[in-house]
Amino acid sequence: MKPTGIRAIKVLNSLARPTIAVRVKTSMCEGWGSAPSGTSKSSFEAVEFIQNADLSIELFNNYAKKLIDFNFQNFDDFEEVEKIINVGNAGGSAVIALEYAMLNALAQERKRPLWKVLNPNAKAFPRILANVVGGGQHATNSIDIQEILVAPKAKSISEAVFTASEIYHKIRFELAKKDKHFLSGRTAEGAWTTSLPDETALEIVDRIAGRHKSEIGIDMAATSLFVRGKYLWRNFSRQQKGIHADEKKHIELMEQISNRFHLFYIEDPLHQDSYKAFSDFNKASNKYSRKLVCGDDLISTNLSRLKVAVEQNSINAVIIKPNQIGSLFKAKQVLDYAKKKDIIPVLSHRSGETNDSILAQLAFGWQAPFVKFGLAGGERTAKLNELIKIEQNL
Ligand code: 2PG
Ligand code: MG
Repeated sequence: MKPTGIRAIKVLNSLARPTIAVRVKTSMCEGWGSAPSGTSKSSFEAVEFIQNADLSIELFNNYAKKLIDFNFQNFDDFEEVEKIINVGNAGGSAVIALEYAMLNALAQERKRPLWKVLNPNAKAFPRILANVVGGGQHATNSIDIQEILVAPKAKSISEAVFTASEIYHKIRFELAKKDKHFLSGRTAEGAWTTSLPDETALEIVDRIAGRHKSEIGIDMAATSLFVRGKYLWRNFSRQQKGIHADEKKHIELMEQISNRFHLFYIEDPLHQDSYKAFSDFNKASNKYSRKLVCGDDLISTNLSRLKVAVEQNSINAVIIKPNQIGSLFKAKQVLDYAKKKDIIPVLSHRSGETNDSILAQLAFGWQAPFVKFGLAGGERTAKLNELIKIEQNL
């Protein structure tokens, strides 16, 4: 595939904020890609824009001329592409949108699904972690936990998706009964919001998920709770409100909910700099049964941070978000390294998404064991429905 024209434009994301979409034209087709964006971002993430989307686009469109006629034949060519245009030149969003567009054009020229271009031997589908109730920075006046997630144990993607959707609607019904302020409000990722305490929300999800052969997990996004050296739980339980927990107390609360509500997956239980506390938590959580302690902000899809975490045994799972590092090539390196070290990679959406469904193709092509997606909203269903289509061989 050789680009004959490359152009970036400003488009809207699901948070009604600007993002970048890129079109790559070739003599045979045109491929599109667009970049997501986070709300609860770590301080280690790549810059999205150089000042703003407009300036990034202007800079990008200039640099992109150097890629005309670049001979792009496989994924590893991105290493060369990123010598020509990278985060420092135009921001991470432009690079990610470009790389998605190039892969889409390559797949079209080869007349193959994208996953097959990446890996013709892909077989196993990922398990889904679906966000059903949320709060934190993804909503106002909802729970402290950013995401409560369900992971159906299913024989197929389709069964997993529809099991998760059944759970999602049963939760709505329960929240409507128990929460007198419930207005069917949703977080940035389409999960239900509620004025009930964290423990009550977890109790509801645990009970319903248990009836549908599903496990539950959370993304604590603990950095967002961190205020002047302490973790602030506004509405932990009916009895305990406004807890300013030091690290020890916070770990106690995390262990309490983890055991009581049978959590099998806990993302970012602690602040983004806490390798050591993650490691203590990981050890304690895996003493009697296997639980996934996952690093998102802690790692920020950064290989050198993952190496430190592996050395300190801080985690046994890691979130992969290509835009966090502003390079699809580097994101894949993080995923490969994780697999090599028995750390479970979880390919994840962002709170600000577009209808781009490439994450599903990447997840299957890269044989990611888990994906973290949302269930409601076109930008979320685009990814789940793409997984269903891959499963149906369409
Ligand atoms: C997270 C993500 C996605 P955001 O914290 O894992 O769910 O949220 O995109 O806002 O960082
Ligand atoms: Mg997270």
